[in-house]
Amino acid sequence: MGKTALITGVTGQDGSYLAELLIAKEYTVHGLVRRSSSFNTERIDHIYQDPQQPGRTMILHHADLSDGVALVNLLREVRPDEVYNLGAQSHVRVSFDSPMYTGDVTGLGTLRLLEAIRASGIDTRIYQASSSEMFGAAPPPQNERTPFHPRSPYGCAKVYSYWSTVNYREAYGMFAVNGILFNHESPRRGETFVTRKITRAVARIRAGLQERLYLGNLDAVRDWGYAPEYVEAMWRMLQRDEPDDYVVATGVPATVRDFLHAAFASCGLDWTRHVLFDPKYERPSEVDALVGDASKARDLLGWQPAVRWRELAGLMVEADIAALEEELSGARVRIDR
Ligand code: NDP
Ligand code: GDR
Repeated sequence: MGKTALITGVTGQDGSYLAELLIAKEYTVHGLVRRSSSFNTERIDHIYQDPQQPGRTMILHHADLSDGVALVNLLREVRPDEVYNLGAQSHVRVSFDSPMYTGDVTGLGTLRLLEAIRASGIDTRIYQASSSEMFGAAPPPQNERTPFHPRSPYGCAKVYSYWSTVNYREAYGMFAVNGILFNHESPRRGETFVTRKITRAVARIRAGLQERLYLGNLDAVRDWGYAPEYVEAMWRMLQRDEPDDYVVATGVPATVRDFLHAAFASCGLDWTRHVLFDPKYERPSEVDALVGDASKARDLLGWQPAVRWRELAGLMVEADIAALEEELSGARVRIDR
């Protein structure tokens, strides 16, 4: 019998790649989907299985990280071997506009899930999606021993979740781990994060559908990796004998400007002819530089990244060009639920 996993945030970038990975490993995957007035399952449509299908390995449930009772009920019903808490209001800029909501879902949501595991009495392992944003103003390179100094309501909420996870491990002996992941991107990255915003714009400018791209701070340094590789690290953390916390990163720095240049240049375009500054995209307090030291993950998990930011920029541009061509040809069909 294969294992059973529950993924919160299954409709997000990481949730979709993780679901694919676990299904390939013969897990039965249960995904928590929040109610939306429009379809929000586009990233997992290709692995969706009809409720009528016998022996399903992918099962979706409506629930929300703001609803603790629903989480207890879901855990009692599913009884997963592993829980991956990827659900969050994950946009840093948005967290300044909705700090309470972000604190509730991204911070307290984790506590609700941990408490739901404890209350339901099931024996399970939990992965918490912690973030390099917790390091904030702490100078790079950052590793598991770097003190946190978050610079946004999102970063503060993730620090709360990080320590709640550690606390449940220490207080109740729970197999609870934090993956402290640095930025990771892919063709499935949300359209308002800077890498995808850039690569989508490149595809549209190339096709003559858009002339300008408005961005904020181009000087920020990030450590961009490839999301499908990062979900493998999540899984490996839960297969260890002992629970622990790990940084996952490439260790290679690049500025937003570097990424911009590489993405435009991959199509022979000059970014300086198209990009304009809009202060609306700046943050009240910025995180200047995040560069991870993932030697612990390399040594203990045997995890190493293969894709670096320049290659990532190229593959994301290529995917956005292909998606745009499909959209323009009318070939894209939505699946009904
Ligand atoms: P996404 O923003 O792509 O996905 C977030 C997921 O959370 C979506 O499925 C979203 O649902 C769901 N969600 C939002 N609010 C709620 C709620 N109230 N209840 C239940 N689910 C909810 O994020 P990523 O896939 O990029 O990231 C996954 C996790 O990892 C997040 O926790 C993020 O903060 C964290 N992280 C991400 C990094 C990155 O670089 N990508 C780096 C470090 C940490 P819906 O689809 O309906 O919006
Ligand atoms: P980040 O990612 O804040 O690092 O959080 P994002 O792509 O939003 O920003 C990266 C950097 O680019 C600068 N920037 C812009 N950002 C956006 N979104 N839009 C713009 O127009 C723009 N112009 C410049 C930002 O100021 C920033 O410095 C991501 C999220 O996935 C978090 O959930 C995750 O925890 C961290 O990565 C690690």
